[in-house]
Amino acid sequence: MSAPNKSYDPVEVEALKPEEIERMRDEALAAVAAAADLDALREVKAAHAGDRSPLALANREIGALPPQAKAEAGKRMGMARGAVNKAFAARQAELEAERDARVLVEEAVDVTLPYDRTPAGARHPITTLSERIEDVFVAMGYEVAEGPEVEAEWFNFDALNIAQDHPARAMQDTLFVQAPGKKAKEAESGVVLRTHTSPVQVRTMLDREPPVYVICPGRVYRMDELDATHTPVFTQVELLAIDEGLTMADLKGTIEHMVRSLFGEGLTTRLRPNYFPFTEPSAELDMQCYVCRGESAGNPDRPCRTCSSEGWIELGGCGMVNPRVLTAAGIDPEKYSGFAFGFGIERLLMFRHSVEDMRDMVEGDVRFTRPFGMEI
Ligand code: FA5
Repeated sequence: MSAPNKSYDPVEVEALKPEEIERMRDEALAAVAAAADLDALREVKAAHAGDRSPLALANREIGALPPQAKAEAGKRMGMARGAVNKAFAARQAELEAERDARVLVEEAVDVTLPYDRTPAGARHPITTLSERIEDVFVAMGYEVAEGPEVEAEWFNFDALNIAQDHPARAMQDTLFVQAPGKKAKEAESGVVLRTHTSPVQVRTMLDREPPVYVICPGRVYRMDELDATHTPVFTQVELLAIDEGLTMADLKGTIEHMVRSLFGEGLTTRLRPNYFPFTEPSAELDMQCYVCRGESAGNPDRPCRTCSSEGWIELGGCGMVNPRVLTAAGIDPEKYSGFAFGFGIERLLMFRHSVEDMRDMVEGDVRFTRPFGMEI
């Protein structure tokens, strides 16, 4: 900065000449106008209106002028700096408005767009139906029992009184993991993928002392083709009760309770004679059709798709546990009797929910499982 001019002589200060002030002002105004965004404008402000800007440095020279020149230079300088500040404020407002408009467009939320949320999964209806059945029996005091899916042939057949020459034991019906008696040192029993849940009956009887009340849901395997009513891997539920004095009436009453819990009050069941080597007597158990309640049978005016107008729906096999099976499991058949019941969950799901093709249950398409929702 120049020293104060005490002599009152006009002093030539280059930076304060009108044309020089105008040049600095115009330069500042051009820079303000050229600032493309707020960041650039901030830099322009520092360069042209800050403490070290040419105008600010020139302003400091005013003190060195004689009074008259000082007043004039002060006025010019004030006007120039005022114009720069005004232009700066206007450009700032303009750029802020532009930014706000841009942000509104760029950050707009389209509430009509599909939301990006992972859909919640649901359990397979086979699982939920099995659990529902378990609940019915657990409420009656039954325990849930489990057994291996890879099972000794002895448990799957021999202990259940299924003879060596029974057709079910043939390779074309049963999936063998290890053929019987292959290695000399091994026990005679082969290893199979269990073909039904009945081996759990034997395991349970060997494990527990009577009275026994168990329910065993589980996966079973057969050499069946996958078609509308068969699958090679399916789910059975086995029921076993061993106690003193049990009869077929207890069996029928128990299943009837299950049927009513699952399908509604007032439905009855019926037994049709059948043969299973591990039960004697044996029966096929049917439930009254829960849609037509038996009214479609012999009544062409009231056809029923659910039971094919038969009035009854086949549920599964059952019977009184064969005394030979009780003996094989170390239970005295003179003292105890028992009943067993085994049925397929896929078939139950088919008629309970009008599923026409069993393949839908195994193909994993969510369009099949979704309508069952999140039933727990
Ligand atoms: C048995 O498996 C006997 N263990 C049932 C039993 C248990 C009888 C206790 C007596 C006492 P069955 O082979 O009929 O029986 O099979 C029972 C049920 O499994 C059938 O009623 C049917 O619902 C179901 N099922 C059989 N094969 C298939 C298959 N390939 N796909 C789907 N479900 C099947």
